[in-house]
Amino acid sequence: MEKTLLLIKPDGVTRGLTGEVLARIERKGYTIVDLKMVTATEELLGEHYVEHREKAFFPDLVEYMTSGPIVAAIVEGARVVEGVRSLSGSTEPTLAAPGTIRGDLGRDWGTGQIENIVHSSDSPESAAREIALWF
Ligand code: RTP
Ligand code: MG
Repeated sequence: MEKTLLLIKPDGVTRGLTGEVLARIERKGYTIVDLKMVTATEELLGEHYVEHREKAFFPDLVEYMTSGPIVAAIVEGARVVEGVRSLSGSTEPTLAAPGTIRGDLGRDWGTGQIENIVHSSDSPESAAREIALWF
């Protein structure tokens, strides 16, 4: 069965939205097969977001992702990679569709800094790589 990595980012955990996010995943019919709380290091984030390491927003991304604990979950189901991306919504909370996690719950402070609650793997290959990093 296909697996994906879901991260509830520090804003989601700090705002008390862990249960809300996991409930949406479970209501969709996916199975949470592993779950833990992690404090990310800059080194781990450099591996996780390797495609963004050289981008201008990377230092802000590290600050955001190390601002508190993260809840990491392995989620299993048919076409779960696409499905959890779809439940998450597009990257920017302002543009993410209502009904999605980011569209309903994410915040845009208008300063270029966005708080979008969740990460989910963008392909089965990314999922395998990211699950090995976080678990
Ligand atoms: P993620 O990897 O976290 O699931 O998000 P994503 O695929 O929707 O978006 P991606 O392009 O991979 O960006 C990763 C995360 O970096 C932050 N970001 N900030 N200020 C900016 O322009 C900017 N762009 C991206 C967001 O936290 C985004 O989720
Ligand atoms: Mg991404």
